[in-house]
Amino acid sequence: MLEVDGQGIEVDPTMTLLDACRRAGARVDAFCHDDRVASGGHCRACMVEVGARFFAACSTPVWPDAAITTRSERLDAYRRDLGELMWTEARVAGEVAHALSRWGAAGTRYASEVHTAPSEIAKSEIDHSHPYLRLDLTRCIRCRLCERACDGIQGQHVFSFQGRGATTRLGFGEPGLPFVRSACVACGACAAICPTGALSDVDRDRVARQVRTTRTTCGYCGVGCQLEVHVGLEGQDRQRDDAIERVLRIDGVRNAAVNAGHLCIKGRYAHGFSRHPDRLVSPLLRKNGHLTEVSWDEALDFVTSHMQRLRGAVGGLSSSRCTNEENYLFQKWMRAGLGTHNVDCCARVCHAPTAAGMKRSLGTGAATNALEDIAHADLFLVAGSNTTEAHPVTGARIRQQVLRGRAKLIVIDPRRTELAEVADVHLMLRPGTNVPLLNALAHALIALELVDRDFVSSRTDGFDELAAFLEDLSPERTEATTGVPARLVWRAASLYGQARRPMQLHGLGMTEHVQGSESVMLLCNLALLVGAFGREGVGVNPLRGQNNVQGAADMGCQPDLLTGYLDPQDPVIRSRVERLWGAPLPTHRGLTLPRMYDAARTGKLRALYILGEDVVQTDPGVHVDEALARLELLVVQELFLSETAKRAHVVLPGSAFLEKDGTFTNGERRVQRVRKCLEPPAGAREDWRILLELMARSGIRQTLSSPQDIYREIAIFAPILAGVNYERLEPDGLQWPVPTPEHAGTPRLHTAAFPIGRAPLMRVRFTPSPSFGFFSEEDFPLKLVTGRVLPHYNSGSMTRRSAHADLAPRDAMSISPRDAARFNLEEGSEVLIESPWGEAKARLEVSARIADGTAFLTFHHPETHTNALMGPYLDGLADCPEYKLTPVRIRARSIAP
Ligand SMILES: Nc1nc2c(c(=O)[nH]1)N[C@H]1C(S)=C(S)[C@@H](COP(=O)(O)OP(=O)(O)OC[C@H]3O[C@@H](n4cnc5c(=O)[nH]c(N)nc54)[C@H](O)[C@@H]3O)O[C@H]1N2
Ligand SMILES: Nc1nc2c(c(=O)[nH]1)N[C@H]1C(S)=C(S)[C@@H](COP(=O)(O)OP(=O)(O)OC[C@H]3O[C@@H](n4cnc5c(=O)[nH]c(N)nc54)[C@H](O)[C@@H]3O)O[C@H]1N2
Ligand code: SF4
Ligand code: SF4
Ligand code: FES
Ligand SMILES: [Mo]
Repeated sequence: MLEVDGQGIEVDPTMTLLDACRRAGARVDAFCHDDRVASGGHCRACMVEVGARFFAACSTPVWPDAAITTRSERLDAYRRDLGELMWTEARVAGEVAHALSRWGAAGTRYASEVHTAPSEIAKSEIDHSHPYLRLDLTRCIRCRLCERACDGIQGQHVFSFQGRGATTRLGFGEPGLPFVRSACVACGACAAICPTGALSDVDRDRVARQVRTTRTTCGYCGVGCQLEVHVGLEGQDRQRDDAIERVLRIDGVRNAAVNAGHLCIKGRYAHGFSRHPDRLVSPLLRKNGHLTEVSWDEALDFVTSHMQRLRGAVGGLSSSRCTNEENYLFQKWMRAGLGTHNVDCCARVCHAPTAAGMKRSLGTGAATNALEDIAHADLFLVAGSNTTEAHPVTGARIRQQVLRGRAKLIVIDPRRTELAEVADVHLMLRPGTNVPLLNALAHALIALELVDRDFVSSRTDGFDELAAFLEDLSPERTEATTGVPARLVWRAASLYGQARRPMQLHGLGMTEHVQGSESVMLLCNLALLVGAFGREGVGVNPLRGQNNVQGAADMGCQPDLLTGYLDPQDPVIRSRVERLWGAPLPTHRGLTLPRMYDAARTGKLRALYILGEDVVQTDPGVHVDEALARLELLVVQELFLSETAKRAHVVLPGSAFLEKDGTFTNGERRVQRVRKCLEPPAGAREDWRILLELMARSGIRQTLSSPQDIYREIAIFAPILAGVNYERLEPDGLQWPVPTPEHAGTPRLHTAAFPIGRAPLMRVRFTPSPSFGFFSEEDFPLKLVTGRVLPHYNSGSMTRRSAHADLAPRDAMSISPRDAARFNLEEGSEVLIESPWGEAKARLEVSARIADGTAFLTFHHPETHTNALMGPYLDGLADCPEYKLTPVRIRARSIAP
């Protein structure tokens, strides 16, 4: 018990004087304090009186009987003085300026440079180099919140304060360096926290009239961050009633379970695409070879009549960028309306091997644990995932745990990724050698006797067989194949085996290989051997890529499984579904996406409907080009005239995540609400409305008229989602399985048993990809890995149409310094990349992050033609293309002047 301004307050010893004042409802300004970061005690604004003494409330713990005074003559005089000193140092704005005027410190009695020589100072103190962040150091009061946010939330360490006393100055690298060239990754955390406007979000500077703020789920990656989207009118449009609303700014939702307010460059800043002039705003129909604007009626009639005409030879590709409701409708239309199981989604080219591998090893093909478990793990095994660039908010969380010494880190990746930089062990393997490396790790776990005997005997099968199988596959024996020194494999195994809560996270470096599914099974083996299931901070956790790829699979956008992973071959399920849908289910088996391309090439598939996927740019060229050219009908429902849409017979203008209602399911099986923040551009329609129209025209009897209705049907359909409804999704969603309306959701799977009973330990032999053997090293001396960089997202259709394009205007191909010397190529030169299947062009980047003999290229820009290089090889169980291993050679390209 203590007193604040005479009022008695209960406290506990972990509180500070500031906490006590706030609990008492007393106003104490605390410029350099923020709950999100460690206390600093720099600004002295929070001074209060106890007895006759002053204390900085933010950094002084409470003590019993303290009698705190927050207002007194002495304090008022002190604050006025401090305020005037702050005015001397800085041209403060924002919340600090408001506080200073409350303190009566409206100007300064002291001589001040920042106010007298603004133009001179502006040159050195104001930085406009970055498309999203502005620095104006004349406004800085040295509270150091930005530094603490950058270090303690993002882990990027961009800032350091240089100098002492009055000359202390915020720095971000070499003096004179423009901010855009600093190590900043534009997460925006510093600008969100800066109280003076010294660091600001350019979006915040816009002259705008805000109309509303809506909470929704980010539509980029599978982390599923919660956004607060501010919408309104800007510039001259502010006064006009008929003006078009746009996104003004996006903040993170402070108390959201997934991201606790943090965001990445895409979620926070890549919203410009939604009002980009390239947006499709009218249906297009190919007439005399040209895509021509037509009415919605004409386009929809054309699509329905021709899809019906070609019944028996149609297929559909759904979109993991779209909502669960839209994905549900899509596969229902395909199955019930068009009588086909030929329905797939981008999971095919992504984590389908994860689903297949985990299903065989564990019985469920989804992440076993929750993102919150990152806080509980004492070791991370990150395999084939460039987490800080592809899942930045998750990457930052992992990095924080490692930097704070709370967890160890093992990274398996042919490149020295940002996480590899802070790893305890980095296993820098040759691309395509996951199988021998993971076998060697299992061998080492057994040899070091780090196996959890109880778990293995009670919950797994086949240990003795596995041990015998692995006998020959020691780290020493596999070293020549993987390129990883045996001692590092032993060290990694001993760390993983000794950890109490080892958590695996994996990405496409595991799956996009010919043995992708099998590599995932071997990851399961490791976790099974050490008993890392069914509790906090462990498990096998695929970092699902697209915002709703988990959901697209849950909804049944795959040929062999219905919504909720129900088996269409099961007679009981069949009759239930047929009753619910009022239509017969097709009896033949459906085709995966690559098989649909095969069927199109041979004329067996004649129509393809593609919702929100740019396969011409993102699927391997050998599969796509010829196949699409043979189709009688290609329909594309898109935001933009993508490379695929350009080839379509019909293009329908859909809407983006900011413009519609529904739900997305993130990579930890969390179903979260998506809320309409603004209207689609005039002429475009919400995707679910388009799909409902098509279904109505195909004669499907139904009463659905809103996303909420659609979700009710999903919940009736899928037992794992039976307890989900929109009301229950407030505020932070639910993690499936949610079998009943009372069930609280399931953050962790497999607590007591696996759905398949005992989990089989898999014996997988390494069968090297044809990409290793068929092509000589002389002809194709480099192994190309393709993947992503932070600023762009997949086809880049959205990020290229925002200022992200300034940060990464081109795709770059990286090779090691030694390879650059070997091929006589220089940083920045234009190169032609040739594989046995095609060619691509990019700018060369020489990078010490990549091993000799390996190359890395992104696929975010259509003019690069990255996927023209890809070969025909697929994962043996899940048909996922081998995007991560292509034999290539490169040479300088002379560009015509
Ligand atoms: N910024 C950004 N974020 C994204 C996306 C984006 O385009 N941009 N896309 C989203 C999507 S759809 C997805 S699926 C995810 C993908 O996220 P990630 O899986 O993290 O992405 P990638 O960059 O494709 O590949 C991951 C890593 O695999 C490594 N790798 C390559 N070959 C091998 C190998 O043989 N073994 C091992 N162990 N590693 C290997 C690569 O070096 C790379 O660092 O990202 C999502 N998030
Ligand atoms: N070389 C190489 N290729 C790869 C990969 C790789 O690692 N290397 N990774 C693969 C992976 S993992 C993936 S997931 C795929 C991704 O490949 P895509 O799915 O083709 O990539 P996105 O850019 O996400 O494309 C989605 C398209 O949908 C549109 N869109 C976005 N939101 C909506 C919406 O709400 N409604 C509608 N109607 N349209 C929308 C966008 O404009 C964009 O054109 O790429 C694969 N391709
Ligand atoms: S935007 Fe993020 S990475 Fe960049 S300086 Fe600010 S906190 Fe650091
Ligand atoms: S981490 Fe993923 S979900 Fe979060 S803001 Fe970035 S792109 Fe969006
Ligand atoms: S808020 Fe306490 S010293 Fe700055
Ligand atoms: Mo993906």
